[in-house]
Amino acid sequence: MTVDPMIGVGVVGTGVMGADHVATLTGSVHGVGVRSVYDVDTDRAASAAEVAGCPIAEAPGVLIADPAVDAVVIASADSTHEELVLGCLAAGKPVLCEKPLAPDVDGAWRIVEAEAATERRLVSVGFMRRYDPGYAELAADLRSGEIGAALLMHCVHRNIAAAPGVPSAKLVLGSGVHEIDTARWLLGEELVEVTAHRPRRTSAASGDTQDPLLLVLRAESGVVISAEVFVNCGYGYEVRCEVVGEIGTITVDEPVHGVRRQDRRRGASVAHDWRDRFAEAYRRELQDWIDGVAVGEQRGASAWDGYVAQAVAEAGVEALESGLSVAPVIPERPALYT
Ligand code: ISE
Repeated sequence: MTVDPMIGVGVVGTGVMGADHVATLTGSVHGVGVRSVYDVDTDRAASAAEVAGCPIAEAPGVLIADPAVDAVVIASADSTHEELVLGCLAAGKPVLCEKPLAPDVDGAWRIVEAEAATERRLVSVGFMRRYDPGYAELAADLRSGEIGAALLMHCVHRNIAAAPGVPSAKLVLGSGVHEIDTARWLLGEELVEVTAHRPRRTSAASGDTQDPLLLVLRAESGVVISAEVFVNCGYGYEVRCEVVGEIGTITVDEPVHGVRRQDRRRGASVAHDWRDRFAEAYRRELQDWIDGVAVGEQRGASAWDGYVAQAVAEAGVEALESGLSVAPVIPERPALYT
């Protein structure tokens, strides 16, 4: 009998992000084979199945139960995440779930409780920034103590354009949540207070979308984080971060791939969306997840991280809606995550 050394993965949801993961897992990650895909849209499922050379599952539950599937990627609609992650936990299969872990903080907490009850970490959340070479270098430099203690963090998160009438809450829950996770992860501490500011709105924002908006968060140690979220900036996708320390600063800027000089101008291109900007981060995230699955270890952001990021983001929405400063309520961390 031959033993297949490859980890068999099933991908639920093959829209924008899921299709990208299928292509990356198939072409750029070692030790893995995509064995099954599922999407409510059968055309999307068919194109992903063709890329991976695998069958299409009849339903997500069938994919999760498939013996050829050792581990599952969830990239379907946000509203489906909780049920699917709980299904993977019940089947004892490692799962990498795109954020959000669940549509709301109560759902995320149910996942934390379900996982804690298994006494085994199986859930990873797709906060890919943690794998970006620039952010990884920032994290290492910060932890080396070379710029002294962190005092301030300035984050910029811009998208070229958002869907018309996108709710303001979505700017916090869908985009700002990356800044929240990044701040917790880089600083290694919890965020205890959030306020939200409403600058003048861009004329590109439709309906009553508050775009841009500014979150100001305070960490336990007193570090203050400003996070601009601007989803109709019009010129491209841009994510930047600067940590200001006592004796220096560290910045993660847009990576520059070739500078053009022409007509007395000097410039570089800007990414179109997060798939271009974070392509290498996604590849590293998937590789690390697969390497972890191979040795029975959970890697990357945990269910606890997914839960806390959601809780802080929801506090951010409350702050935006009330105009008040809000303290996220975070229960004690279960032993599984200490
Ligand atoms: C999107 O859903 C993502 O998760 C991207 O990483 C983020 O940068 C973007 O703003 C979100 O809309």
